[in-house]
Amino acid sequence: MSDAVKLALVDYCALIIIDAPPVNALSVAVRRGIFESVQAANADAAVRTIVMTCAGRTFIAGADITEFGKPPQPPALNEVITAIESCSKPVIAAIHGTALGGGLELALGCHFRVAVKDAKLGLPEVKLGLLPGAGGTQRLPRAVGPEFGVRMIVTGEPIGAPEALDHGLIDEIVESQADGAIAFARKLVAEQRPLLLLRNDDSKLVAAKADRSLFAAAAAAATKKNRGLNAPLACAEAVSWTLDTPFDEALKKEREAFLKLVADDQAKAQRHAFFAEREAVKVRDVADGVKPRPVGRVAIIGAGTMGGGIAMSFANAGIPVTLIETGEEQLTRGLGTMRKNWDATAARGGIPADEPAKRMALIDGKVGLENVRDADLVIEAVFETMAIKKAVFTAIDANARPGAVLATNTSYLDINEIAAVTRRPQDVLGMHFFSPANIMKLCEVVRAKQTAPDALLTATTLAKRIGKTPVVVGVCHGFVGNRMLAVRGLQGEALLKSGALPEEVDAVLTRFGFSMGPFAMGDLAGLDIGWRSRQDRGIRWDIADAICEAGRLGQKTSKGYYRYEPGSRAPIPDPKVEQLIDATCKRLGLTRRTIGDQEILERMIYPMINEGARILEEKIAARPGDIDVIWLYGYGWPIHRGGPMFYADLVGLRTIVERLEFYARSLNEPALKPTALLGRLADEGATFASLNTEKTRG
Ligand code: 3H9
Repeated sequence: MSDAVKLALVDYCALIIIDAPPVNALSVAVRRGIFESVQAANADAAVRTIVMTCAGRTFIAGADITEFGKPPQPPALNEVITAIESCSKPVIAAIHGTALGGGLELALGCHFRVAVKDAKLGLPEVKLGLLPGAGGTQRLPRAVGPEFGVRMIVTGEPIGAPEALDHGLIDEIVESQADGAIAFARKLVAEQRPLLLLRNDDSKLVAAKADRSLFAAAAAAATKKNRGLNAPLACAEAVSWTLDTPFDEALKKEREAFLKLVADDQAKAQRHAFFAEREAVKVRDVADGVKPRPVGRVAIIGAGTMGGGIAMSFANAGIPVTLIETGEEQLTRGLGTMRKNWDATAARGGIPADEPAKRMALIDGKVGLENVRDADLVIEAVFETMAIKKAVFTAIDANARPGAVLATNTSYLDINEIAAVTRRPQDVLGMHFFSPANIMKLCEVVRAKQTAPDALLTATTLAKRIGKTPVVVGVCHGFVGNRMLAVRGLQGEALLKSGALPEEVDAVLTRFGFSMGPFAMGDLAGLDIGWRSRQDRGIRWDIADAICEAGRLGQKTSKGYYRYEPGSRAPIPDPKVEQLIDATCKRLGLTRRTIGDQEILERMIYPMINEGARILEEKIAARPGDIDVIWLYGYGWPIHRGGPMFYADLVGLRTIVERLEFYARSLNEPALKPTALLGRLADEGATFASLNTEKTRG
């Protein structure tokens, strides 16, 4: 028997204990261990019931994702489940933590399932670009009904134990998993309950078989929001087999569909995103033994959209906040918006009805910067102007307690310059949140020249505590995300000059998978922000500036790159914009031409990748995967494309270099020339992924 799985006997109950940290994933050792334990327990005359339980923080969290793409090793998970189903004694899954993916599929193969109250159960394979590949698409619908089953499988969202009990996914909620399951097993024996196998139970399929429209409606609703992803449709189709295909045949079809998806680029991209996210939160260059500073209270300066959203994120995690404004009026407005947001969430059922009041109680609104004095972390979220930031940091320095970490939420400014106005630059760093800050997962944690390692670790640890994905970056204009975004913006402007229209560029990027194109996004955010910033820096973008000069500032003026009907946010292409572009180009002596979709895609994406390479050369980002995580969680990069650097590897770095050289030449744009790193990797036939070897600290 393997070390990962142990077999113990408690009275006449065989306890199979899976102990494979960190999440008891179903590696070959675990599969083998369970397989052998089940057979041994079944053969042992002293055993009357079998309980499958896990050590550590969770029940099995799924297949071992690191094994995907490698040659399969026996026993397959389906064989393990068949061994369980073949037992003549009741097998009970005792669930705590998260029973996910293959873990839940294994539990669905057991005769009974019990779970502790705070356990979660789900089939999240779809989030990895997959479908459940060990019977989940056939057994879960038999347990909970096909309509609810298709929703669970297509969304991949887990449900809590009470909901699982309501839907028949588990048989009982227990106090503690192993003891509870043993007690449940005794009851089974005493009551001589018959063994139940989901594979033989079609009772919950009867109504859907009689009226197929019920399932069709549920599947359509579940897959509605799908943007170019293969897995959700494959999941829905596989669940539909419960209604017309014999169980064993459906299992075979499910297996084939799983193998097809697992080899597809979308699944590779989503697996990359899964591991890149977990890698990104590990901080580079911080010695072992360095500890984050304790944080009991956070002060946030500025109760506007950004400051308010950040304050909500902390209160959501139960961390007390001092919210500081310059006047009572601004403070009242900011607090009012937060209350309204939480009330709306509660009204939708997103949080319990008493939560808005509880969370508001964690926020102490104050006027005056002297109120930073009780905070262990101060986050400044005021107007994006260097002079104002410096004034605020001077005041923070005068009032904050020694050792407090001082963060700025700047999106562009030089944090070394901000740190220099304080007497404690070692405590200063950036925490760049994304709007809406209470929702968006990304936080760029900016390490300035003198930032102390423990200050850095404090920021990343706290960001994780409030449910964000922190990615450490270095100081430069726009850090990683906005710096690459600026490159894309410039290329968008250049494409309009070449002959493309905003709606053509946006269509290419939405087909690529972005939920919005850059021009529609600009209209939503307001075009005057970029215009003002260009003016401050003495930069002119002919077309973008002409659009703003015509009073077209985006949705707020009902016209920008598009026009908008009153009360609607739907962008409508506007011939006046084309006239404006034509007139501007004529004035500049430029001839416009028809631009194909492939050229649009290449000119929007490849220069960003080139900038990503430059960011790596300058060590502003530690790993290509960090850049991917930033784009996935801060800028809506489609998950099935894995992030810009992953996408570059898929396209092939040689192709990207050649196309950049071509555009640099044909557009007479030396800035588009491939960077040294990109050129070197392409020459070596290497990938960005091959650079992912930096030493990190979790
Ligand atoms: C599947 O099951 C297919 C089946 O249908 C059958 C096919 C035949 N494998 O997230 P954390 C690592 S598909 C390998 O930070 P948390 C993770 O990389 C699978 N490794 O912890 C990290 O490593 P490190 C379906 C895994 O407490 C460490 O564990 N299942 C796996 O925040 C800690 O992870 C899923 O999609 C794995 N399956 O959250 C569930 N899972 O320390 C995926 C985790 O080296 N997992 N690791 O960086 C999760 O959602 C979360 O990890 C979980 C814990 C909620 C379980």
